[in-house]
Amino acid sequence: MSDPIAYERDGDVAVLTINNPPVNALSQAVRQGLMTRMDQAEGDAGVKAVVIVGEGRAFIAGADITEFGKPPMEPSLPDVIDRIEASPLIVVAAMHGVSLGGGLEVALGCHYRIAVPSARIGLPEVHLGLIPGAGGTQRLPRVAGVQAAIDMATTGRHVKADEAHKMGAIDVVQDGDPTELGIAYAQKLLDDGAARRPVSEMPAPEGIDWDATYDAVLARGRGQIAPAKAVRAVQASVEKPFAEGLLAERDIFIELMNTDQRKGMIHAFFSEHAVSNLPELKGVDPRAVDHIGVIGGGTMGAGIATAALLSGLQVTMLEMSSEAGEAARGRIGGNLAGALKRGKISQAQHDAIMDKALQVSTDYAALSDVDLVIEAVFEDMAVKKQVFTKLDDVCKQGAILASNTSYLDVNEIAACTKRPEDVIGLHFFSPAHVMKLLEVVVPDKTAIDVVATGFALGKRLNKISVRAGVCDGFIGNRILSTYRQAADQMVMQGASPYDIDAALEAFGFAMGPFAVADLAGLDIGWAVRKRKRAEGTMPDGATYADKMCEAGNFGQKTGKGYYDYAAGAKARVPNPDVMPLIEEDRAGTPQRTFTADDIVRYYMAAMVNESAKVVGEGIARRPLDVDMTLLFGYGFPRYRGGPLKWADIVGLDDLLGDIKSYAETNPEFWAPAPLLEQLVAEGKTFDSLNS
Ligand code: 3H9
Repeated sequence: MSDPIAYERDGDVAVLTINNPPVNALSQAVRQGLMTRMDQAEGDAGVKAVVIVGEGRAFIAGADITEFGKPPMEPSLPDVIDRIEASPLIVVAAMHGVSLGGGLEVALGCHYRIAVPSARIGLPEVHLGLIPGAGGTQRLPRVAGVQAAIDMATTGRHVKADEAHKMGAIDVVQDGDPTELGIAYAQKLLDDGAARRPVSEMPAPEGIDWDATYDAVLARGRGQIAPAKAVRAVQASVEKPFAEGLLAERDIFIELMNTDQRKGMIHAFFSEHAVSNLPELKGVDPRAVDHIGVIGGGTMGAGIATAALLSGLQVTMLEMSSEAGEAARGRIGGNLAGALKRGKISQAQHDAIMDKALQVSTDYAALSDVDLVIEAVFEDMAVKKQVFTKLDDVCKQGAILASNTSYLDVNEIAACTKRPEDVIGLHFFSPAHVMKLLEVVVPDKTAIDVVATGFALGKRLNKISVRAGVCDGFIGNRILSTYRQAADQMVMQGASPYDIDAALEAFGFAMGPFAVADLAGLDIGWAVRKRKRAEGTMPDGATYADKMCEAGNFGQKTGKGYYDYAAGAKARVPNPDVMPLIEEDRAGTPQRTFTADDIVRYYMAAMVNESAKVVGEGIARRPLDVDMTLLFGYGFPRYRGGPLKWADIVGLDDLLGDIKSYAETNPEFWAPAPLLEQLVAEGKTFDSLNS
């Protein structure tokens, strides 16, 4: 490998350029190179200052995450940073792109910092289940104050150069070439007779109410521990001498490095990158998409149109009548007004989108020129087929016809067209301009460049795209349907919906299943049950859930569901009418008690078992595809990595044992997934199937 740190001389200034593509992560070779090049600069007669700069798109994106979990390799990053800071020469960081984690820590180890206006800094270690481990929590408070340090270390947010300058983390913000800026700044410091300025020698900042801050951050983390631990590390910067504070930070860093949360978060980091990188799409050019059609302007269609418009696409929205068209335009306008308010778009962009990029029509002929069309009409096969037959007639050759169905057979939809190779499922999640997940559902005859186009569109819309095969509910809704049934089984066996919600929220889910049901509307499930009874695929007789709906309690939108919302959505007061109805239905079912742990095991066992079936049947390509689907579409806690990462961590053997014991009373529902049995027999993990 070529030398990761280039050394050049410019008068009195030595320039150390880090060259470790793509983002200059601090691998062992980079750390060693920085040590060696600092020695070289100090031994180079006449050198009075050093500039550290990054080649390519970033200063430094942080420690090399691929080294985590492996035996440590010398020199350590804290040693490298101490070495830089202790130099008798003046050391300047010249920053562009991102300076994240260890990258910011290297910059804080330098005596002065200059950055271009587009530069961003951050301490994102919490997103990896960690805290900064090379002095970030000790040096940042000394230059930017405790509040700024806590904000950055607990949220991991990226801070733009301007704001970083105001808070004191960057000395100068100036436009230009980072190397030239760094050299000029170093020369100016030398000309001005500036002294070395080690941050470690700066006075400690004022303290705050640490316990209150710790508690608030812990509560915000929904079970994630790293952000709260970061508060304690910053506290050490105030209460201990620098060297001791550094040790305190290091201890917490090492403690967190050994946690399951760190494993889950790093799995999520790499899986988020891997999920859309399908080997079969390498080298396949997607079709050009500039103009899309959206059929149906309800919440879903308007959300899809909004996402497309926000990413610069032209959109033609098709509705059944001019009134419905105007209502759709109103919904999209409302979404865009929200984006304007949050600063995502300017007023001029907003106006251009509404006046030019968006067209609303009631005539299918308006779709004759679109590159791709997504239907978001009523979930009914006959209706979908009508729509696709018309699209097949009017859309130009090569246009892609996509369905946003959430469970219907896309092969059957494709078969009603003369171009099944151009048909695909693009399953968005509501609200589609907010939710990150996109299931790219691939029927049997779809052309590979159409699949590539689905993924390219997902990337353009800033989505996490997951490939799914065709089955009822694809990846996400199929697994959801199973673990929801497990929740209902627990209610019948003796757990209350409130115990279940509380246990799963303590596990880390944003909301428990019954709170989610209230939010989505209980009438949705009621309509499905009524349809199934009419079809004869479900037994007659109203359940407690039907009786709740018969009483007009549809959840949040009617003020009552499982919870009573009179005191607001956050109050979460159980609706007293619910438990008596449940008790009636429980008659005849053997009752047992469920601890919070029992609830989590039962629910997760159902989720993992169905996930394993989904992978085993090839509906999801890899376990990580399931993990990312649950993380980005279903509120699964990121710090647990996803259901199959969680399963690997708790142990597949135990989990299979649980499933088999549940199967004793309900063998059909709890039939163990063949893939799970195979992995247990071979002593393997789900993760072994990810590479
Ligand atoms: C840390 O610093 C701990 C210290 O406090 C203490 C240590 C003792 N390492 O996202 P992209 C890869 S913790 C290794 O597609 P973008 C990434 O996997 C670290 N690899 O580009 C991808 O690979 P591939 C704190 C890394 O422009 C490729 O680079 N730092 C690292 O959309 C391109 O990435 C972080 O947590 C890394 N640190 O976004 C930063 N970073 O092409 C995490 C990236 O094979 N990284 N890669 O899929 C990011 O936030 C984004 O990647 C970044 C670029 C903003 C840098």
